[in-house]
Amino acid sequence: MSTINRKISTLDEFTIQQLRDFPHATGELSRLLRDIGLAAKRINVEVNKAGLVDILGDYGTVNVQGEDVKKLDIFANNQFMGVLRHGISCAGIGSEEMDDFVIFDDEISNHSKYVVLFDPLDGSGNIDVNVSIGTIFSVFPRISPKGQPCTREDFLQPGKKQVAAGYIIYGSSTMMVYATRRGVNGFTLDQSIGEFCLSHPDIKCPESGRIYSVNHGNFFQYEEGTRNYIDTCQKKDKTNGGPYTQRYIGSMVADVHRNLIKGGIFMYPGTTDKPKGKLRLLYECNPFAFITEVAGGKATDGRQRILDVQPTELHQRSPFFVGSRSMMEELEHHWQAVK
Ligand code: AHM
Ligand code: MG
Repeated sequence: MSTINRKISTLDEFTIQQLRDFPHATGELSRLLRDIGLAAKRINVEVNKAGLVDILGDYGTVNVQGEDVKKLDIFANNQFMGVLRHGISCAGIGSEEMDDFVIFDDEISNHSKYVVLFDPLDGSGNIDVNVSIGTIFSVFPRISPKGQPCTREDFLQPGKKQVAAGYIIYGSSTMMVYATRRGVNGFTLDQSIGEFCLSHPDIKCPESGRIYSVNHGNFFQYEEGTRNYIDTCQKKDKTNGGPYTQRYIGSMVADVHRNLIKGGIFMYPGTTDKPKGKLRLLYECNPFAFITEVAGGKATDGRQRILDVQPTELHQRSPFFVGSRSMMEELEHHWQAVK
């Protein structure tokens, strides 16, 4: 890639620069990412106000997963849906907050190339206690013919068909990180100019790390191989440099982001009560699997590579294991050992 002749490039400049490297590209993906960046900035403003205004509390409804919906979830959902509906790159969306996918059935949207799946505000149970939360998104090229409304099949593609995926983390600073097949890049919001600026170019997930992230409260409900691996993480062991450090915020975007930068493994296994775990394949596992694989790491559901799973329903859940390559291999070794 030719370099940008400036010290800092904004998200818009970066996506345009990438376009210039591909003269035949239509620019639809770049526009889509810029639309997402705009929604992120609007959500960021509201998230930062959350402690000040009466925006907290249950909205009084229960989402399709049977969980209470907070007001900010709805705000974030509407922002995302709004920018994508009014943009020119997206034919329809699926959201963790909505029962069914939404087809933008109008002339421009029917000619658009992509569908987008997103979790508008992940970890929203943490809003009340001022812990980082995030937005996660996943972009697929539609398989239905252009010129017509998109269809259910467009949304139920295996994760390996994603062309881009990313997340926004509303933390001590606000960041947008996105991956295309060309790489993973992170942008930090410069509040003074209201722009995402490239701060983490070409992110690579360290080959190994010393952090493991899992809900220990469920330990006795995990399968044997996973329990054995967690035991190993806590032991002093010359071969793996243990004991590892346990870090679990309970806000997946923050947990996976930290591990992606520092090296580590994040696990949300199935439990005896919930064999498929908690996380959703389409809104949480697929995008993070794509980002992590592009960055050099691995992601599986314990049986197969996440990106190979053929989804059957929009809201299906999946066990999820993601992180640094050698830590994932060590985990797989423990699964093999008890087969
Ligand atoms: P949500 O989509 O309802 O916010 O739930 C997803 C979140 C993840 O961010 C996090 O990793 C997980 O739930 C934590 O769950 P648990 O409290 O069961 O460990
Ligand atoms: Mg979520």
